Amino acid sequence: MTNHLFDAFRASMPAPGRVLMETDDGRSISYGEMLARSAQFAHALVAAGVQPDDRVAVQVEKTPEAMLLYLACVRAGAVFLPLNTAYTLPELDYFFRDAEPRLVVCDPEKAGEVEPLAASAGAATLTLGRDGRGTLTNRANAQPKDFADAARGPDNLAAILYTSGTTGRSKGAMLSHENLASNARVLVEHWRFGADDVLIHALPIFHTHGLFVATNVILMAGARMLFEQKFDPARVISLFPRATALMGVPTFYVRLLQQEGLTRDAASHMRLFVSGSAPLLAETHNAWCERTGHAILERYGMTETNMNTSNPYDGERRAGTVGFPLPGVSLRITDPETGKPQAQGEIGMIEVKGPNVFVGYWRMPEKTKAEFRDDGFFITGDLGLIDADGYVHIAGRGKDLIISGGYNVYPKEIESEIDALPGVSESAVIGVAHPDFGEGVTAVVVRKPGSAISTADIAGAIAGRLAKYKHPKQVIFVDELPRNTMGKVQKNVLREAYRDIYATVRAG
Ligand code: MLC
Ligand code: AMP
Repeated sequence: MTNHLFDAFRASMPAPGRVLMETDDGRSISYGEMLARSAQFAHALVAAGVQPDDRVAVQVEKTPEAMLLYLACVRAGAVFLPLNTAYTLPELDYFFRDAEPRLVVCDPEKAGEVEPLAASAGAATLTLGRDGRGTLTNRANAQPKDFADAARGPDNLAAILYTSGTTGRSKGAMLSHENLASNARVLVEHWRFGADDVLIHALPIFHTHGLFVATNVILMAGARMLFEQKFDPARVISLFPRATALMGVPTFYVRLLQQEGLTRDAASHMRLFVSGSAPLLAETHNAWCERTGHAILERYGMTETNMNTSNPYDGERRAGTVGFPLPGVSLRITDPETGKPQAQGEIGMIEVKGPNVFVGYWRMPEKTKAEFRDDGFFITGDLGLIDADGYVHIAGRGKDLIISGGYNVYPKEIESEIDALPGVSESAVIGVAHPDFGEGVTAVVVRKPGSAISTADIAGAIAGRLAKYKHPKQVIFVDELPRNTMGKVQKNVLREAYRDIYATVRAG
């Protein structure tokens, strides 16, 4: 028996001495070391009681050890469950109770607070710090450097990634070994990754983009990555001469364009710039072409589906579009109400099907059922159209979602927190065009009669409850919210009314 995903990585592994990652503090980890260290981490997991199918919830800083922990989970047959480092304790509490992990791995600095939450959900806790040290590493250090990988087939789970839901309750998207392996394989080919590529990896590794798109592609190509703890635009440009590719969210490109050092010369060694996770403005695409001579390749994906579409490597990379369905992915546009196919060129719901599409939401069979058609197509919640040349355009969202700097924020979650405050009658949270983050989270609040609740009161109240990136960048107080005849809040009216509030914000 084999381990479907790890075997796919092994099959493309170059000579053991080849470098897999270089860190910003000068460390270098070869493929051989990756094999040995991930074996040691896998042993440490097993010693902590982790068995195949057990969830391992991980909230740690970006380090090579965190990456090795992901690979160790794959090898041990566990289900990797990465969590944004910005999540607060109440947010963690929900994930632990919902996922019931066997083990939680957290930063040593947070262990005092996290351990009791983990324990109350039945999980043990180990630590892994921003220096790569902790109780997990200590245990791994004493272990053998080879490991018999757990037998895992294509349909076994490799990961659960939580994505916020329209109801405000996060859903765990279950991803199988084949979901991840098939998508990485397709992307390696489509984007022409080979063993000589060097990727600048400046994304966080707790979401699909940095974890799967970036890392799995590099492993599957036997290539190398420059593993940066944080996105620092000046530093990223300084890495261009040693690199061949960059993957980023649109905010990366907006911030890089603010740098004087971004020139044709500086980018001459690079072969590929990929953008995704949020819409890239045509204006950014065009400015990038002018400054560097490179056309950014935009692609479209989701936590639930991995990557669905991509602009072509060789053909025209068309600004404002997300290209064509990737090989093996079927994509159709339907009437959001009836589910019937739309005429070509008409806007409708984007639906996808393929080996990339997730297995379902963790312990939410009803939700899963509601988001799939009977013939297996997944209803993405994104609106789009296919133009006469076959390019897919994202034309908006059917779901009430804000994307800020590549992070998804569901208004309902923030509205619930604000509405619960004494002094607040009701609120509506909207996304407003923001030059740096793409959309800025904005709260429109109606006070209770006689209440003097302020922006600072609201900020203070949600501080320990919601991750920082979800906090409103502005709070606007109004006497009442606009409603349609059905009584539904008209968020489009609010978006229009406040469309310019971030116009003077400078990117970066
Ligand atoms: C940070 N802040 C944000 C924010 N990131 N606020 C809103 N939206 C964000 N995305 C807050 C900080 O808490 C801080 O608050 C203030 O903004 C300034 O922080 P910063 O130093 O400028 O932020 P920085 O650390 O530079 O982070 C910005 C960023 C980061 C764009 C580099 O957000 C990022 O790495 N985003 C990538 C997200 C990603 O990987 N998405 C992929 C999801 S997968 P204060 O108040 O303390 O100043 C997916 C599927 C697919 O979507 O298709 O790929
Ligand atoms: P997530 O749930 O974090 O995986 O975010 C997925 C969502 O990001 C998708 O449903 C889209 O709404 C959005 N998205 C991803 N890539 C793009 C893109 N290139 N253009 C527009 N929206 C995108």
